[in-house]
Amino acid sequence: MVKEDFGPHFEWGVSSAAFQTEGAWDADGKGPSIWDVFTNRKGKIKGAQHACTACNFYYGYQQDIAWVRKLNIPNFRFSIAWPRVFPKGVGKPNLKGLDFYNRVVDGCLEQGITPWVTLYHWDLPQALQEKGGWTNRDILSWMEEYAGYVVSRLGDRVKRWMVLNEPAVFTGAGYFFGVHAPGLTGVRNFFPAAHHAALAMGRIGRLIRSEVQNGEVGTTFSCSSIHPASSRRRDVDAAIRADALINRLFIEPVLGLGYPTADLKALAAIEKYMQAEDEKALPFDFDFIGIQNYTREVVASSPFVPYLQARLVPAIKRKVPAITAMGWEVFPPAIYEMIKKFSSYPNIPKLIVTENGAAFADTVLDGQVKDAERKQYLIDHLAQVLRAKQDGLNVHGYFVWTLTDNFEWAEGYHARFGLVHVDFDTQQRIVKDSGKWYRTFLSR
Ligand code: IFM
Repeated sequence: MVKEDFGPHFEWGVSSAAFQTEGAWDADGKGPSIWDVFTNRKGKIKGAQHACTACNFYYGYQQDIAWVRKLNIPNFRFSIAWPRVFPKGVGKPNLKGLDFYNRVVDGCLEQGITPWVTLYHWDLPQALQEKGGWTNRDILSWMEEYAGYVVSRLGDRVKRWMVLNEPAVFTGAGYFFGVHAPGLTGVRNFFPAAHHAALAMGRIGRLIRSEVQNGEVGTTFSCSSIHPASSRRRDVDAAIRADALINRLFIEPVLGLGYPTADLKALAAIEKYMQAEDEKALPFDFDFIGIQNYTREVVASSPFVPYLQARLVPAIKRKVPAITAMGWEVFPPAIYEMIKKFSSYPNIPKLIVTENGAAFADTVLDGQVKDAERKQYLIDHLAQVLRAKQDGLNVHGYFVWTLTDNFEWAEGYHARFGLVHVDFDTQQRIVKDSGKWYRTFLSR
C-alpha cells in the first residue's frame, strides 16, 4: 500500500483539540471552560489529573507545527477554545485569545500546512454552562456570536471548517452519563442538549458558508460499527437500537431524514424540545462529513437498561485478540463498515475520516519509542480505507488521531494516542515509530 493508491486528491492529515493540548488554562484573559471545572471535581479524572499545562501547545505551538511539517503531513486539524476568545462565552471578545489562533493559522500556512479548524471540541465556557449550557436553546445564538466572530477573523486564511466534534459523545458522556464535563445526567439533560447540538450544526454551517469565500464546511461524527452479540432476534434488535443512538442520531436530522425514532422509540421524547421551525432548520448541505472511527461495538439485548434495552459487551469480556489502552477492540474492518454505511446516505458530497488512531502503553528506551502495535493499527485501518476507496465508496481523506500524546479527557494522560511521544514533566517530544512510518508513507 502506497499513498498513490489513494489518488492525487486524497487529503492526509492529523487531528488535535484545544483542551487536550494547549494548557495555559487561564493565560492572557482566557475564561474557564466546563472541562477546567470538571477536571477539578473529585473522582472524575483518572489519577486526579488535569490539563492546566497539557502539552503546552499554547506556548510551544511553533514546535508542534514544525513536527507536523517534519512528518510530511499536509493538513493539521485543531480546535478553537471558545473561552479563550470569549471568556464569558459571549459579549466582549478577548483579543489576546483570538490572536493566539491567528498565530497558529499563520504558523501553519508559513510551513505549507493547511489548517482545518473545529469550532467546538467540547470546551464550553463555564459561564454558559451556568445558564444551562447545551440544554439551553440560547446556545444557538451564543454559538452564533462566537462562531461569527472567529470565522470573520480567520476565514480569510482558514478554508476548512468543522462545526462540532462528535455531538453523540459530548452530549451522551457529558449530559446523560455524567462522565465528561459538565457531568450532568439523565434524559432531561440529554434530549435538549442533543436537539440543540443537532440544530447548531445547520445554523452554524449556514453562517460559515455565508462568511467564508471558497470555504468548505463540515462537521464530525463519532461512529462504531455495531454487531449483534448473537444471531438471536432480540440481540439483532438491540443492535438496531444501539446503531440508531450511536451512529444515526445526529447525521440523519442533518441530512433531512429526521431523528431515527422508528428504530429507537425513546428518541420520540426529543419532540418535546422541537419548535415549529426546527424541522426546516435541522438539515444542512455540508460540503464534507467527518467520520471518526476507532472500533466496533458488540451489542446484546438487556431489558433492564432503560430506554435502550441493550448493552455493549466490553471487549475484555469477549476475549478479543487485541485491545487498546482505552479497552477498545482492535477491529480494522469497522472503519470500512462505517465508510460504507455513511456512503449509503444520499447527499453527502464527501466523507473524510477526520480521526482514527489508537492508545497503547508506550515505553521510551534509548530515546526511541517502538510502538509496533500503533503502527500496525494504522496500517491495517488504512488498508480498510483503501479497500473502501477501491470499492468506489465516498471517502476522500484520512486524519490520524493524534499528533502528540495529550490529555485524554476522563482517562487523563495514560491513554497515549500520539505519533509523537510527550514527556509531560519536561515537555520533551520523541517521534514514535508510528510517526516515522506515517512520515515515510506521506513522503512518496
Ligand atoms: O481524544 C478523543 C477526541 O477528543 C475525540 N475523538 C476520540 C478521541 C480518542 O478518544
